[in-house]
Amino acid sequence: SLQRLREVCEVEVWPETLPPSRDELCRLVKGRHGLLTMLSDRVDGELMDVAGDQLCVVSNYAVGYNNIDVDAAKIRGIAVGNTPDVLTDATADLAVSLLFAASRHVLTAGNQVCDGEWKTWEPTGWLGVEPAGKTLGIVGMGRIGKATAKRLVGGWEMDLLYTSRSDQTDMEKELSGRRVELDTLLAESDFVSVHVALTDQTRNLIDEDAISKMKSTAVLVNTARGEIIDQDALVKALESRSIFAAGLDVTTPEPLSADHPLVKSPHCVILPHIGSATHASRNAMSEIAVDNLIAGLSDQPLRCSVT
Ligand code: 8YV
Repeated sequence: SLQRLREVCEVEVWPETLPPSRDELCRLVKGRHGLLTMLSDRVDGELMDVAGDQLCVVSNYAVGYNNIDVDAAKIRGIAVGNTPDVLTDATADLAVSLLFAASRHVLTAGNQVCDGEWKTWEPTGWLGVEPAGKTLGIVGMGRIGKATAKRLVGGWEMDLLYTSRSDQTDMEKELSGRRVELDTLLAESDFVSVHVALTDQTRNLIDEDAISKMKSTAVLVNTARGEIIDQDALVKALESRSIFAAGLDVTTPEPLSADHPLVKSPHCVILPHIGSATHASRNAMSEIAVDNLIAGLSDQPLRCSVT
């Protein structure tokens, strides 16, 4: 994909491993016409002004774009693109994997083997919970929420509750889901999977009060954004066993330090934000991100625009 970009413009690639600091980012964006950004790059009005009036497109290498001030871009006539659809299946697969891993102690039990602590077979060791026939709560029935629901309702015959901003009548028929208020979903679900975009309205949506409504046997999964869950409240809930377990692909901050109580918790599975990390998804994301950049640089409508 970079090759395609090099055919139409000069390309400068910034360090891949460490996200640039704010100061570095400000220095790097100066005079650029287009930016290909990652979630770790905060692109606000100030950064757009530092870049200069020539900046015409910001192409985010992600479906989510909470790192970009889209209103500030609109005011400045800067197009903003994202990479939807192509990572839906990969992210839904990971949500399901986390749900099972957290339900069955997959990482902690496996680590016991690695640590040479596997001594014997214990009838009451590592007891988990089973999703089959239980109630699944999908918080945010967008593309990824729906793909996750399809897998679990179809494969494990789960009953479906969901929250959604809009009516999803076709989906209700297809998956026999019931649209409910968040409080009902939390109180009645055995497994809760979070799929809302991060906005001012969804930041800390799953706070202490929300977690307190969940069943003590419930499993909470988050493949959306760390900031949607109040992490301190989650730590408390896991410590007091007021919920059974959590599976997280996203945290606040990212990376989360190794001594964070969630990392230490035997009831929490944490992955380093790998929802879209398959060859197919990342290749397709790259293609869209480059298409968006090329279109924006030539003042054409983006393949996937959020402005
Ligand atoms: C990341 C994601 O973009 O698309 C999103 O919104 O959260 C992920 O796909 C990906 O990990 C690259 O940073």
